Amino acid sequence: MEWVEKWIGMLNWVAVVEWLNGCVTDLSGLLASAGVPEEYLTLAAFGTLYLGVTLVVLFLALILLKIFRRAKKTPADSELDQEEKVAEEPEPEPEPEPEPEPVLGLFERFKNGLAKTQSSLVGRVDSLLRGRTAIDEDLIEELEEILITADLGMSTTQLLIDSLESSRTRGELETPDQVRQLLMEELEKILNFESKPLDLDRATPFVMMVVGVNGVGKTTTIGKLANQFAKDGKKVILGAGDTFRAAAAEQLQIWGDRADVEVVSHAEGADPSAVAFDAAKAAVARKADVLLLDTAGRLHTKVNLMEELKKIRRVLDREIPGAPHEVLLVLDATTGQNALIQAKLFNDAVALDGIALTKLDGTAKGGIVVAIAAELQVPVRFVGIGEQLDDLRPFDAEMFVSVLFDTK
Ligand SMILES: Nc1nc2c(ncn2[C@@H]2O[C@H](COP(=O)(O)OP(=O)(O)O)[C@@H](O)[C@H]2O)c(=O)[nH]1
Ligand SMILES: [Mg+2]
Repeated sequence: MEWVEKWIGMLNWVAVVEWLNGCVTDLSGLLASAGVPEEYLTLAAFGTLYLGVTLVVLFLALILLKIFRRAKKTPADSELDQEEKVAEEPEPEPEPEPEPEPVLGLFERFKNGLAKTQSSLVGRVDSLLRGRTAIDEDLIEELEEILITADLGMSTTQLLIDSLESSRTRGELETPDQVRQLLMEELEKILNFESKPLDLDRATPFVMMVVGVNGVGKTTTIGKLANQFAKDGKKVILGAGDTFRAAAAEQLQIWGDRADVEVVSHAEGADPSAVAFDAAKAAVARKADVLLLDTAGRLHTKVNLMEELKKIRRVLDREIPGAPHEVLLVLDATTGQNALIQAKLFNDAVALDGIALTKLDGTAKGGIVVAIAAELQVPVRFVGIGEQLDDLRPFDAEMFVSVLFDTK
């Protein structure tokens, strides 16, 4: 203990106490400015000093402990440690380059648009077939239910089921894959019936009269078509034949401006045949390649509407012999079987040449395409798979079926 006494004796106590006193005075000043009451200043200063010293000592002890432990480790240990560390903290992956927005091909765009229909039709067929080893009558019956509820319609479903049954009795339907394959082939056959393709060069001006009930997408479809035809270098004129609603002509005008094409329109409530007449005259005078005529679609006055459409037909034919060259019915796919009823109605009244089926993107009822083709024998020319300008696509039966069955 002698060295302790010697060490204490060596310390300059006066200097230490003076330094401590200085610290306490400084701290008191700080604490006073922080709002500590006068009578507690000394106590608070000592307390703070004590706390500070304790923290510093603890910190030093921690550092010493670390140094001590590292010194005890063998070099092999530290190598191991390194490896462990490497295993624990994998090299941070380099930030992946942000993928450029994929330019979706036609197939993918179609696939996205038909996703709901795919799961309601092929998705359910696949789950039914999964794990089956034999194709029996029960399975065919369940298939029938799926086809009907996917909006293929009674008669189309019957057609498909008959074909499946006869293959089965011939012994050609033994595996799930064969069922899938046969369904694909039959659907394609139904959709690919003989029909005249849409040929705009058949006449100049080529007059397309667009019909359909309110809200199905007539005006939008005309806008999209105008844009596509104009892009293909055709001179396009639009006729605002829906004079029943003021907004209809304005809406067509907006599409016309977008596609940079002329729009012929009259005031609200004007005779739609008069618009048809003027539009036809303008198309001839301006040497247009294509005239797209919008029409009204109020269905609550069904008889009047059909009579009105017939009159427009007559007026067009008088002005441009052979016109309209195409009566295009626009149908909203989300209405399912209702669309089929509308198609029959319009077909009886104005003899349809083609169909544009819109809003396929928002529905599981895309099977209606098949029902329309099978029951009406009117070709589906275009399908709408979204609200964008290029979301109206020429319908291609082969692609439609392969997209539906592409479940990878
Ligand atoms: N999702 C989707 N919406 C569509 C499509 N075609 C039209 N629409 C929308 O359907 C609504 C009615 O369209 P509109 O052209 O005014 O119908 P019209 O009364 O027959 O002229 C609008 O909001 C359109 O944006 C399509 O293919 N997909
Ligand atoms: Mg409209």
